[in-house]
Amino acid sequence: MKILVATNNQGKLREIEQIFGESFELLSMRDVGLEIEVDEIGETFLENAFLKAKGVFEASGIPTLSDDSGLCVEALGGAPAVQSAYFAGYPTNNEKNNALLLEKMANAINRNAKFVSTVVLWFGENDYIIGEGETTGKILDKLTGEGGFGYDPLFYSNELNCSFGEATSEEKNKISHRGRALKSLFEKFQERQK
Ligand code: ITT
Repeated sequence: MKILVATNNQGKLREIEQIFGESFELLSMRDVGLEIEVDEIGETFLENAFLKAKGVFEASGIPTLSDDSGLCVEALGGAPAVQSAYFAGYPTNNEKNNALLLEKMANAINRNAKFVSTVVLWFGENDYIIGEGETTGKILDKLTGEGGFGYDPLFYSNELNCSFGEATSEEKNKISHRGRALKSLFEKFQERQK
């Protein structure tokens, strides 16, 4: 089955391909010549995941998978959450986001955080599947590791005992918010096919 991945984030696209590449024939926005920036005006990960999946499906007519995700930091009252991509302002800049996070966390004693992902596979109105996943960790006080993308070098995974920047993509995908959200979505997809 062909599925269009509704993301402009190359880090996400790579992970989704690693996790789902054998189960589906995945197409990127570039593959189908689509250049769309959906306005992410939702207040929750789910609202934004719906906006992206629906918006890109309407432009393409192809079953569409979206991911809305982010980092929630306890000491920051759960921020940046749905604003994770634009924490340090527009346009998205990972270095500036990480620098701002380090600055805001400079004196924080509670460093607990989690990554959250909500994925939606949209086949049409009233015909969609949702998957959700989380993974917990701590915000480091310096960039650690070169792998992954976004906040990965500042996220020490409680389960891997290293930063996501130091983990291999296989290690990360196995326990990550996105890996878990996609796994739960895939189980529901298999039910739907029965
Ligand atoms: P699309 O909307 O085009 O998919 P985006 O990057 O704008 O791309 P989001 O609105 O869902 O996507 O923002 C997610 C942000 O949260 C992302 O830009 C990173 O800063 C952060 N993030 C999410 N998952 C992450 C991960 O696995 N590792 C590191 N940072 C992550």
